[in-house]
Amino acid sequence: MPRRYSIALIPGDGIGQEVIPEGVRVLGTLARRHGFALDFTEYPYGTDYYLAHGVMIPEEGFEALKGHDAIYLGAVGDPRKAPDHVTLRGLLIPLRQRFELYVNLRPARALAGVPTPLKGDPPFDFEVVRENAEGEYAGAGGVLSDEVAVQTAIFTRKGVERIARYALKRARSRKKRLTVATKSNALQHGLVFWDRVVREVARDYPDVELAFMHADALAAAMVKDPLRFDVILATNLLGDLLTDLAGALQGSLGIPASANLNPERRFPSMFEPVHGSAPDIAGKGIANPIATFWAGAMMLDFLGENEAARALMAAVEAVTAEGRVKTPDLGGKATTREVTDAVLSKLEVVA
Ligand code: GGG
Repeated sequence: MPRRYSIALIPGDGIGQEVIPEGVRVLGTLARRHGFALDFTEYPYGTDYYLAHGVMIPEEGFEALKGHDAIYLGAVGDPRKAPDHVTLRGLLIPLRQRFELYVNLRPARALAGVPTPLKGDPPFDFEVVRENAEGEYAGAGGVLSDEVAVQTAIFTRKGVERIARYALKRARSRKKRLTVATKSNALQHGLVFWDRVVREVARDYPDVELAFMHADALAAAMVKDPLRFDVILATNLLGDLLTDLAGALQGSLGIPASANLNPERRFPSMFEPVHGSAPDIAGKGIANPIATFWAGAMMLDFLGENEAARALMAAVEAVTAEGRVKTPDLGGKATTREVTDAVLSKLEVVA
């Protein structure tokens, strides 16, 4: 019996609908080559579903998704149809919170052949571990009366301990350096607590070198000296900001991937490109599918198909290294489909 995995597809909005089918083509090819099977089930959740039904995802949708091994998501949001807070709060954030996807792992690596905006194109390779279920995204607050809005970040001991432990383990498996993004100089309650709990957990990992940096200084250091970083731990909001910067350093937001993980595997984990729905280029067939392929490789890795994951990233990097087939965000003229075809042809060689 081949190993079988059931994958929920949520292409979502905008270019999500263009990149997910290309990811499915590549993953299907890898499955055949590496002796496992992927059963894909597509779900219509997104902004059009919201306009038709009044919710981004119905209650039974969450139940259906629980039955899958993983979720492969494209992008969510279309500000022409619904405000961004309605769509993000309606789908992505509830999935992360209900399914306890408390780790958001976002690798930042300079891919071969892709120019970075940095002098000398330094070969940086770090990961951001973003807390994904509470903090500034907890959703606490409200508009109390006319012109009084309250949005409260929530940091719990359980939430900070588990993400700190994950980041420390991740650093231990790499170069053993953890930089913690904070802003405890200004946020004297939540982030002083965040720093204290991370420090406490870190006592169990004396082999990991620990440093704290205020997020503003950290952002500057990512630009000036990205080689110093190994693993960065950040709160929900700070992690979101820092990883868009990391995406820009990688040469395009069409490159970085994002894994929303429940490390205990009580719920399906979710894999997505970092980029959003990009309404400005949606429908043109020119979205860069590399972030979606990278997210697919992270999904295969998490499912235990490590060889297939390695083959996919090797094929992607063989294409970027050649630099012939690239989408407009990387200065080329290729379509989404042409980049996929190039990756598939490299898979013939590397698989
Ligand atoms: N594919 C990712 C996506 O659709 N992102 C939209 C977005 O606004 N994300 C913010 C977040 O990840 O917190």
